[in-house]
Amino acid sequence: MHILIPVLPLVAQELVVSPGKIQLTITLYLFGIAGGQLLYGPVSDKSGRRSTLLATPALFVGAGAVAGWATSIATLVSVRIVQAVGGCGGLVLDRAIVRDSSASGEAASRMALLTIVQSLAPGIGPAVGGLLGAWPGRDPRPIPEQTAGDNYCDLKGGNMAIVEAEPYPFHLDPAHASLVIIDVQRDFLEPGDFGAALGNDVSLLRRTIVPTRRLLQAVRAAGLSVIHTREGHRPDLADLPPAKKARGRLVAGIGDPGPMGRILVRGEPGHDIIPELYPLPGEPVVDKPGKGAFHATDLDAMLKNRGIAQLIVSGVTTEVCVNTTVREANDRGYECIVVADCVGSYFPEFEEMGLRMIKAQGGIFGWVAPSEAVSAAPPATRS
Ligand code: TIU
Repeated sequence: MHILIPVLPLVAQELVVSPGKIQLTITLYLFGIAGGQLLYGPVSDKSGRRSTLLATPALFVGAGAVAGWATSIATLVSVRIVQAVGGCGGLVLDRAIVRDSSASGEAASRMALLTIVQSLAPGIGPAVGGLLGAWPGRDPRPIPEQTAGDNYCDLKGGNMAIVEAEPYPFHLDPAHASLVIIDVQRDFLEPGDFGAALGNDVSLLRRTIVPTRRLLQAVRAAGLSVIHTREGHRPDLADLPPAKKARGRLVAGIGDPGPMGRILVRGEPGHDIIPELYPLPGEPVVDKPGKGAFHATDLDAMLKNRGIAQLIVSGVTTEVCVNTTVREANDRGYECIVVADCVGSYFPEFEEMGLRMIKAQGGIFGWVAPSEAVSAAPPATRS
């Protein structure tokens, strides 16, 4: 348990969860230890102390190995509980063996010795964890930008790159391409906020955060332009069409008080971009009142002023703001490549169909590719 303590912030960052949530890997581990202790008495009475004691390290080590490769907080916490149950076998059974095998006068001192030995591991654990956390090259899941070797264009130097995409390879021109991240706002993605209050499962959107962070990191490192958008309205709601306000007959709709301020109103905490994908200074943020990012915004002018002709599109939701924006862009002559694992929908079937609509009919609205294909595309030519 204690080896993990120094690296909890790193794990939280990697799994893109809050500092509070990552503490569950400690709290629920302790619950696992507490609950597990009740198991071992009856089990070892039946199967024998020694054989039960020998089986528990396998559970501990096996669960530990799975924990090391967990890609979600739910998996990590679950396997940590299993690990705790394995780990507490030693705590209970060692004492049971001491009690069973000691003469009445010496049980207490042998028990004390056992406690001293067993407290060594939690004592040393944090120091070992700290060392491992600082180990160079520790990241088990490096972003493509770090792994791209000499054979890859890695988008740097303005090389044309060929992205393996559907319906056919996309010729990416990094000097004239921009990553556009659509509406990754707290109102849509945070648990307990507007999107969730509408009955949606926000985890379907949140699964895009890690790949989008990696893509963003690769794109920033390569010097491509990055543009962010936010859906929302003026505080006086003068730009909110009554038809949009009325839609859904919601108890708490746009402009009304929500868990993170007034819903989809500019300047409110919920309207802002999630911290994990927050814009860097200098990256434009387009505030849009509609679903499409071109409607009633200066996005088109901004792209033209920068000589951008290709959009790498990510964000939420696939079938609403992403699709609308891609259609608008298409009619304005931009080439769009939509990053499949970096767009999300509350509805899996719309996610699938939203992507299929883009790439159907020979790419009627554009291309679709996974983020790794975009960020590590091999060069079109090598001179
Ligand atoms: N950004 C965006 O997609 N706005 C929405 O309202 N999406 C829904 O899916 N509701």
